[in-house]
Amino acid sequence: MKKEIIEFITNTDMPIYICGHIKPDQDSICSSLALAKLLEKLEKKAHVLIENNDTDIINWHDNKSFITSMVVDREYLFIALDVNEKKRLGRYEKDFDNASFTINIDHHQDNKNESNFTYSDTKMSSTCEMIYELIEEINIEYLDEYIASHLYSGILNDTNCFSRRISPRTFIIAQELINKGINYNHIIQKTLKERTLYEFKALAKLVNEIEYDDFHYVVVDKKDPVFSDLTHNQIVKKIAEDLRTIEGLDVFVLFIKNEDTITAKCMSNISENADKIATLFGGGGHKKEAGFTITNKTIEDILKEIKLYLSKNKVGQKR
Ligand SMILES: [Mn+2]
Repeated sequence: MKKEIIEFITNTDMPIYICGHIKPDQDSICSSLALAKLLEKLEKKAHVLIENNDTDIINWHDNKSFITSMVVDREYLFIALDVNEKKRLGRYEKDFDNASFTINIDHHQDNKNESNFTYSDTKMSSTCEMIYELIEEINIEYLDEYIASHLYSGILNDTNCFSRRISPRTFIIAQELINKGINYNHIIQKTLKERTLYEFKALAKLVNEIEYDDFHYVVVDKKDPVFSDLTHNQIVKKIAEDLRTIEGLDVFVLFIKNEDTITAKCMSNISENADKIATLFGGGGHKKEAGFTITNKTIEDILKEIKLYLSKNKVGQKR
């Protein structure tokens, strides 16, 4: 499918809209921006659809020329990145439906294959790694410092600094990216390491509030001023990733309560069933981290269902 996608994008005259998932992370945003830059080099008109100020997490280049908040063309190619189903596009799902042609590039489990062309590979560390593979196939000369910095950030994010979902190939790609003269130290600092004082305060509160009942969980109540100003990305990527490093912790669910909606990040360090747990509530993701959003259940209901699932599947761990 990689070949067909390359052939289609190199031959199309249509404007191209690239879109990642709702509540985007660095892999979603960086793969989109890197692909847009590649398409620009191929003399295509490429736009990246991003809803709000989520791009603040990527601020080591000027990305203004690519970013837009809405589709303005009637005929266009829509490329969905880092999503395994179109509903993960959020408000841009209708633009996917209205597109003349759709392409999906993704590395999550259970891709729903809703596009005309789908390049799905769950063995890939990140969608950024898949964009690298595309560039290599087209012409590696297109890889520049801009594209390399973005791909490096996405790979760092999804592998949590080369600690999971990696393959020997991931390191070879990382080497090629570093060879482009990227400021990798700054990118690591910005993508993964840096914490604001507010993030530390939220982390401190949650460390004290982690509960154990066959598995570990913690509840973030967005009404609480400690959490109210934090973005989704700060909570699920930074704080949750810090908490899951507690020794011996396996299944760990971080709930975010926001009015009637409960969003959860499911993590599974050992038994690798995070996507199975998220699927119980209509979500999905990867084996070690997944998520869901639900409006018609209480946290108590959800806890019961997860406990039941774990006892049936004989996983979970000692405290
Ligand atoms: Mn990803």
